[in-house]
Amino acid sequence: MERTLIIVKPDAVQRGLTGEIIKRFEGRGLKIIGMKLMQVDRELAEKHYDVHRERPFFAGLVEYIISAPVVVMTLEGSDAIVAARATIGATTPSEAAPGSIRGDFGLEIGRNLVHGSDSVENGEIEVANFFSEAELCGGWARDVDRWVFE
Ligand code: IDP
Ligand code: MG
Repeated sequence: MERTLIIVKPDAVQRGLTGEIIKRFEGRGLKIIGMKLMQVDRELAEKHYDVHRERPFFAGLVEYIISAPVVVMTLEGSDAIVAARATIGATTPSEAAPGSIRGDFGLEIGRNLVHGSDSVENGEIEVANFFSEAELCGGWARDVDRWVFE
């Protein structure tokens, strides 16, 4: 099973889209093993987006992500990384496929609603950055699992 870190970004929380976004992952069968509302501080934001540190949009990206509360989730599933990123859609919302979260609710890259980890390795790192082990219900037995996972 893979783990991905999902962030319902400040624009999505402010726009009242949190429930809609959770619903899409939940409906797909991805299993929620961690979830909380939090205000990300600058240190964590810079760590999370460290790979983009040299990019011209870095400062604005950090300001955006710390500007209001976010909902962070750890989702688990077979192929969770690829599945979640397909549900999220392309980075630029105006080019994202209709049916994806960004394609249905977004227009601009700097207001693209959701984050999802881009590799198995980064999923593990990002989950550990945002959640303590005690905050994760790692082993919980979801009764429908046998109807979702073969
Ligand atoms: P991803 O979120 O689809 O994985 P990345 O390329 O990893 O996209 O970029 C991380 C985040 O940085 C994007 O989701 C977006 O919020 C922001 N971002 C990326 N490129 C730009 C840009 O050109 N202008 C403003 N923000 C950007
Ligand atoms: Mg990324």
